[in-house]
Amino acid sequence: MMAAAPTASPVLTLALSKGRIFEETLPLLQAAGIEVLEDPEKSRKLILPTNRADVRVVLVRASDVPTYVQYGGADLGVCGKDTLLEHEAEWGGAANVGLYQPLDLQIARCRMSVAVREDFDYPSAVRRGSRLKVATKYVAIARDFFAAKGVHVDLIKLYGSMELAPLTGLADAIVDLVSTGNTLKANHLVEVERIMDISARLVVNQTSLKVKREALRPILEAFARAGQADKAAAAA
Ligand code: PRT
Ligand code: MG
Repeated sequence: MMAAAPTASPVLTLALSKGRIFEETLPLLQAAGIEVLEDPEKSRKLILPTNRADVRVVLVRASDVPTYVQYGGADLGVCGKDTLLEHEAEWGGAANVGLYQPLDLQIARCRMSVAVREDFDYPSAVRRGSRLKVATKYVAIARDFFAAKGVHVDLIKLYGSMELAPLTGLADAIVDLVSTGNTLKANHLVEVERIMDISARLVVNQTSLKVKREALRPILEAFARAGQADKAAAAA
């Protein structure tokens, strides 16, 4: 009897997080001729097949995307600039992480901001040189921002529901992502500083970039073209 042919393992593994990153990456994948064959909101699978035998999607926590790609658990991934900056800070800088970042995908756009309670006088606290208690999930971004401003802060690391911190007296301010501003409004918070604009980035493992160049090229090109088309449509 002949030995069974080895099961071909997919050539490319793409790491995505469930939710907005997954949803907003789908059209880009489509532009590259890739259809994900399962809905992550309905399936419990963590490895999703696509219409292409050589491409699969793995679902990971948003903050784990850079780690998967860095170590080669995935060849490429999509994550927010926020997540990437925090990951790089953990490693002491982008150079130590060595992720290739070919594209700003212009999706999952939002901004990183400082927010306080409506009744908190942030400008005068800053003017007086008060020490501010700042709660955030984005400790590296917050530290850099306030250091550059010369404001002394005690940073309090949280993993979610930052909005609650000023309401309970845990902190004077928060550093969080804002898109519509509805979450802040619903919690009687106001945006007092815009730290930076955020969008999702494509990241590629550096070894994959060399070893799987041929498989990656059409995907990178289609993603880049889709981004350009969006820009043109927005400008028109
Ligand atoms: O949820 P989990 O802890 O697993 O990870 P995550 O929160 O990092 O993942 P996810 O899927 O929520 O976000 C993935 C990426 O989407 C982030 O890293 C950002 O780059 C991007 N993104 C874009 C946002 C938002 N917009 C956004 N509005 N991420 C989070 N939010 C949250 C924000 O933190 C706040 O709680 O939405 C709320 C504010 O929204 P508005 O519309 O009320 O202002
Ligand atoms: Mg979230």
